[in-house]
Amino acid sequence: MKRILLISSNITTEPYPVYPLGLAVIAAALANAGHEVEQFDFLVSGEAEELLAVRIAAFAPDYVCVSIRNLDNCDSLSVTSYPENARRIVAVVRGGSTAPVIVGGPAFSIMPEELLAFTGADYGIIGEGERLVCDLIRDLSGGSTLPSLLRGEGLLHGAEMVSPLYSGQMISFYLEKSGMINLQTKRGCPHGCIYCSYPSLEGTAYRCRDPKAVVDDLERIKTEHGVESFFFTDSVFNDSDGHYLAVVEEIIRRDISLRWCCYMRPEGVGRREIALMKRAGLYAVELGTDAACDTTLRSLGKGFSFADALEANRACVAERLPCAHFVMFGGPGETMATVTEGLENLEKLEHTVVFAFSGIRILPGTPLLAQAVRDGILAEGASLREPVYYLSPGVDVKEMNNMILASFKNRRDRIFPPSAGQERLSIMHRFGYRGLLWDSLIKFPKL
Ligand code: B12
Repeated sequence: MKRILLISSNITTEPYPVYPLGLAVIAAALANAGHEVEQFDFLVSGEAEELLAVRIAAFAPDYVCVSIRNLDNCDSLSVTSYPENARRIVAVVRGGSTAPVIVGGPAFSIMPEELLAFTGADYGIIGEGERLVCDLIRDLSGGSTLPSLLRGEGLLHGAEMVSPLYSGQMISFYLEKSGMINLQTKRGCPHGCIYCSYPSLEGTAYRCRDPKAVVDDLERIKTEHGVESFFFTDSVFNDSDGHYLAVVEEIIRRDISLRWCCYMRPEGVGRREIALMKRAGLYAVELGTDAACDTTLRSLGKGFSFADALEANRACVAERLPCAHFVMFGGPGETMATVTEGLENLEKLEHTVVFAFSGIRILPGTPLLAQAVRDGILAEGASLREPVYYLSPGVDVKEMNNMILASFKNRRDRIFPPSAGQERLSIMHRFGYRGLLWDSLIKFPKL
């Protein structure tokens, strides 16, 4: 048995603070393996390095695990960079402990070599960490010498994807700040969107948890911590095999009163499915529409058309389910003509919120990176730790942004630039509102 301190380095509060779910899963795996674990959340602590130092001194950990969730906010108009926090945290650990430091998490897994060197940690685990972190700690404790970067040989399935170990104190903080807690029902993404890291993070096929285990988790979190509002963090909730419906049916069968939201692909989801999900507590849905016309949807490799997005939108409106579309302008294939067409298309989306972004964050290992090099946007091998955005050579960026602003003018349900939405959310938060908050911007027609 070892004493292991787990630290969440994420301090992002946009669009709202999110519970460090990856850390909770790692904590559960280590606790299940018989270790004594404590969790420290840098955001909950108010980014107080001295509180972290006190905790390290009091707990005297044998190992320290640091989770790195975000690189930046993916908004080309308000540039941020987060790995520096992880670096600060590793430095604080070094100041009070000789324990080996192990890092992991989605941002880490996107650029492991670079972030291992940048943070100064001893070991890094690429991808899902629950099995590898236990093996690593076992082997290091047994005196083995191991490479500093580790990647699992196979992906985890079913019950190997363990239930998270939430901390009561952290739950209270996130309920107060965002009003919801998160849970995952499956991993993986089979889609081939050219800018996206999901398939490389989680694999290219869905791996589902047993719906009963998922709903056991919901019940447990509700009973133990009084949580009634959830976000399902699956890359795509509405998988084409219909696993999501098994989860939904299990919630209905057990008659648990909950509210939840999720992220869906605007394809293959109709009124029948939405009605069923609403019965199970779905109160809003975020749609990964991603581009606003067929030309740009095609060049992003989305695999659906704008007509599909319109149909999904109509199904949500028919069931009076608030939905929001997230759309990126300026990607490959974008021209001033497609911007015009896209903005016209967005006007057809009624009773919904649209969040627009300018440019697409270029991530390592994606086809978008190769395209950016081809288009002369960045040099081969350039560092991507500080955010770099793809902005199509076919657009005048300033003019494109002005066109989006003009088209969204005087509409409270159209958000651009993203920071404008953030300001609005902060105001609503100050007035005591919690949750997604964008859902309150939608007015449905009178029945
Ligand atoms: C769901 C999701 C959201 C939801 C979250 C809702 C909620 N209430 O939780 C929403 C839509 C709100 C959201 C917002 C944002 N997100 Co997001 N999100 C995701 C998504 C799809 C899943 C995250 C998740 O919870 N996974 C489930 C947990 C269990 O998995 P995990 O954290 O990866 O943990 C596993 C491993 O990483 C590892 N691990 C994790 N920690 C550790 C620690 C150690 C020591 C070890 C060894 C291993 C380890 O083991 C875990 C279990 O296997 C990921 C993409 C993806 N598929 O991973 C993006 C992702 C994490 N998001 C990302 C970003 C950028 C953001 C935003 C900044 C975007 C924005 N401007 O709004 C915000 C930030 C929010 C915040 N406050 O932090 C990026 C981060 C990387 C980057 N590019 O910077 C990702 C990777 C997507 C991407 N673009 O590539 N997000």
